[in-house]
Parts: sequence; structure tokens; C-alpha cells
Amino acid sequence: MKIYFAGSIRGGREDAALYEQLISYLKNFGEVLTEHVGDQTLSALGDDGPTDRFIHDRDLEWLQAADVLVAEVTTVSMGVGYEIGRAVAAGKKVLCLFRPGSGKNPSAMIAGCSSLTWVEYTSLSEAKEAVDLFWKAIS
Ligand code: 6IA
Repeated sequence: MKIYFAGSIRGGREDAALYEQLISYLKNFGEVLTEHVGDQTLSALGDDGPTDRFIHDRDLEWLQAADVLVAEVTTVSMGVGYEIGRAVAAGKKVLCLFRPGSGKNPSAMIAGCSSLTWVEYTSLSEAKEAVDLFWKAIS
């Protein structure tokens, strides 16, 4: 099983440590193609890496190769929203994890999409349970 994990980069890195923990858990279920999203040394600036065209094209190749997309959507990110839309359009299984206690307001275009699984959680252990249930449902 190939897993594409999506989390905010230029939208803000305040949840990067959480992404790292989720990625580590997801490795129990398959190969995570986007481990860099949880890299806490990766800043939101993004001026010193490959070009945006390179990042976009490479990430889309990974997305197309993935069976499942898991997104942590609490930190608002245009890139994550785009990836979710592309994954839904491609018929991938999609799990979105959101923390309501964050004070953020999720987009209706994601929270209201019936082609994905939307789960609200408060703790890492709850997020892990959501992953367990999602995997049971899709296997
Ligand atoms: O709009 P955002 O930057 O927050 O979008 C984040 C999402 O887009 C993530 O789920 C990634 O899959 C993808 N993404 C965006 N930027 C990069 C990136 N930049 N490398 C890999 N995936 C990316 C390179 C690091 C950069 C900060 C120098």
C-alpha cells in the first residue's frame, strides 16, 4: 500500500511535529511516499530548494502512484487542498484529519466533500484510532 501524506508547508509549519508522528504511525500500514512533510527542519519559506515546477510535478507523480491520501488539514494550506482535490478526482481513498479545538474553520469544500472520509479528533491517540478505522473500512 502506497500512502501520500499531506500536511501544510508554506501554509505554516506549526503542526510539523504532529505530521512526523502521524507519518511514523502510517508506516505500519504501508510505504509513506512523502516523509519530508514531517521533517521539522523544513521551513515554510521554501526559497532554497528545488523549483516550484519540480515540486509540483514530482509530488503529482507520487500522488498518482499512491493508493491512499491521508491529510492533516488543521493548518490551512492551499497545496494540501489542491492535493485532496486531485486525489478525489483520481478516485483515491482520502482521509482528512482535523482538530476542531484549534479554533480554525475548515473549508466547506473539503469538510463537505462526500467522496472523502472526514474525521475530527483531539489527541494523537484519537487520530491513530481514526487511521485504524479508515484502514478497516477500505480493506
Ligand atoms: O501550500 P503548501 O506549501 O502548504 O502545500 C503543502 C503540500 O504540498 C504538502 O502536502 C506537500 O505534499 C506539497 N508540497 C508543497 N511544497 C513542497 C515541497 N517544498 N516539497 C515537497 N512537497 C511540497 C520543498 C520544501 C520547500 C519548503 C523548500
